[in-house]
Formats: sequence, structure tokens, C-alpha cells
Amino acid sequence: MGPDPSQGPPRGPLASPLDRRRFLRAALEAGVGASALAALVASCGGGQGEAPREAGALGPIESELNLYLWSDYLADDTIPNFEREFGVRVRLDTYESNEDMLAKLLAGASGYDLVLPSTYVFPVLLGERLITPLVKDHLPNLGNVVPELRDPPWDPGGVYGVPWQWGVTGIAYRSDLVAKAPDSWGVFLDPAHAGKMTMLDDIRDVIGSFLRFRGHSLNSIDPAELEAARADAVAAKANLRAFISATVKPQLIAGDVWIAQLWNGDTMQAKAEQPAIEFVVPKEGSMLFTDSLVVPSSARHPRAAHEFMNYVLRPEVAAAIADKTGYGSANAAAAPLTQAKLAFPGQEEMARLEFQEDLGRATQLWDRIWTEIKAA
Ligand code: N2P
Repeated sequence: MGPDPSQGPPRGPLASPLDRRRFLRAALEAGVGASALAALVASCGGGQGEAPREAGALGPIESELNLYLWSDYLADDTIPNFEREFGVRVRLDTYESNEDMLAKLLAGASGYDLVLPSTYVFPVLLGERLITPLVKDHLPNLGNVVPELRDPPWDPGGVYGVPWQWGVTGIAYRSDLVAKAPDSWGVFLDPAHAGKMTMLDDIRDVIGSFLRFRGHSLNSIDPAELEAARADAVAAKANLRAFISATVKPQLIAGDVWIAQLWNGDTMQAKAEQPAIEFVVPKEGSMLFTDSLVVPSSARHPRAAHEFMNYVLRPEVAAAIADKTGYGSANAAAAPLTQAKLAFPGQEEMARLEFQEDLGRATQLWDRIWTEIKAA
């Protein structure tokens, strides 16, 4: 899509957010995949988010708060305690992938006061002006964030996001049911455990892991590297029961699944019920993710959203969430209070791990490959 001189800065023919959103909604209805939409948004250009709010511009706390978060990412008492202390009624919807969440926001879902995207989704949310800057006057606990995540590349200066938790994608396995512990993404290509294995229902994790398996970056946009990852994923699919995310846990616990691509925290949640479940980061390396709370531009309860963010930035609240979910807390003050004592990966570990980055226009190629893998 070429620049449109009548619009000043080159932003493409769908210059206003409203035009673009109308167009995107039509595309969604026509069955265009969410990540293709993200590519479309990137290629159409867009603004850089909204002007920062005036300090102290938030009014009194509202009586409702609508959360849209990754599933299984809270302690049991996180919401009830907040409701009681602040007198706010909280509604929680959950999602299983960034693409599901993005599709809903791009289709015009309004009414959410907080969402929880991963690193690579920030440029898309910003480009489409779907999120609004934090009002830091209302976040006195922000200083508790670990230094590594205060000024991250996907959100320079931490203007939009409050880092929530971090984790690693790896392999969960039943040490009592497999003869040898897996140590490579190649395990999914081995028919020895056919029918007893699953991979995540997640475009970035599946294609990314086969890119790492062949020694490439999990952010590759090289067509030949992506073709090899596609071929590996299609070959692996013959051995898989399903592409399934956090909801694989009961199947691992029951012993119906022996080997599952999974995130470390969700694995720990399953291990709490079945101690024979173990977790490994494959030798070829893997993805490190961080998810952050952000306020959608359409939020109707921004003050309650800020009070919730400031509440989860309390050390004891963040520690309870980390202990229940098994993820690393982005809250430095919480670390001494948690059971697991997960430290943010040091330099040596980081050499094997990569953050997922926005793929820009190559998102369309990834999306086509993912559709082919799912249809194979
Ligand atoms: C929560 C899993 C979130 C991990 N259940 C992916 N960012």
C-alpha cells in the first residue's frame, strides 16, 4: 500500500483509525487470519499512539473493572481481595493466544480496561492506536519492576506497559512414562511417541521452535528458513494429538499426553498435581516472553485499571501470583517472598533465549505457513 499525499505523513489509504478499523472488521468477517491483519495494520502505517494524558487526569475510581488476560495467570485471591479493598466489581475474560486477543481488539471489541500482550504485539497495538499511555502518578509502586524490564525495546521508557510476568517456552514431559528425557525440539519429529504428544496452539511458538531447531532465529523472516520450519511442523503434526495450549494440563496429569510443548509456569501448575511432570528448555534454545498490562484506548474504567496495576505491583500480591502460576515475577520486590525464587535470566542463559519481535510485513508469510500447517 503506497503513501497517500493528501494525508500528510505517509500512512496509507486507510488513514484514520476509524477507516482502518472498519476495513479490518470486514476483513475479519471475511475470514482473514488475525496475524495477517496485524501485517496489514503494519503495512498501512498508523500513528504512534495517543498523546500522553495530563498527569492526574484520571477521575475518581469507577465501580467496575473488565479484565482480558491470558488464562491461568492469577492467584485465587488476586481478584477477590482487590474487589473487597477497592469496592470494584471485576469481570475476567481470558484468552489462549496473543492472536486471539488481537483479533478481538481489531474487530472493535470495547469494554476491556486491561489486556496483557506479549512483546511482539506492542508495535501492532501502538500502530493501530489501540492502547493509551500509563498515568504514572497513579502507579507509585512502579519502582518495584525488575530493572531489566523498565525500559524494554518493545516499550521504550515503559510508557504503555506494566510488566506482569516472564517465562520460557519449553517441553513438559511425564518422566514416569517416557524412557528418555527429551532435550531437543526434534522430539516432535520422532514417531516413537506418536499420539502422545502435543504442541502449543500458537503460531510464534510452533514455527519459532522449528526455526531454533534448524539453528535460526525464532524471529526469522527468511523465506527458505521459514519453508524448512513449515516442513518440520507438518512432519511433526503426524505425531501430534493436537495443537493445544494451557488446556493440555489435565491431559498431562491424566497421562494421556506424555510430551507437550508448553510454557514453564503452566507446566509447574500441572506438576503441582502430578509430580512426575518435568520441564526442559531444549538445547537449541527457546523463547523468553514477557507479558505486560496495558490500557486499551477504549477503556471505560481507566482509574480502576490503574489501581489494579498498582495493586498487582505490591510485592505480596505479585509474589502470590508468581507462586500460584509458576512464572517469574516482573516485580523485584516480590522475589524474596516467592517460593520458586526464579531470577530473570542472566547473560549466559540469555544466549540461548530470544524475545519474540514484531515480524512486520513478514507476518503475512508466517500466517500463510501457519494456515498450511493447521490444514495439513
Ligand atoms: C498463561 C500463559 C502465558 C504465557 N497461562 C504466554 N505468554
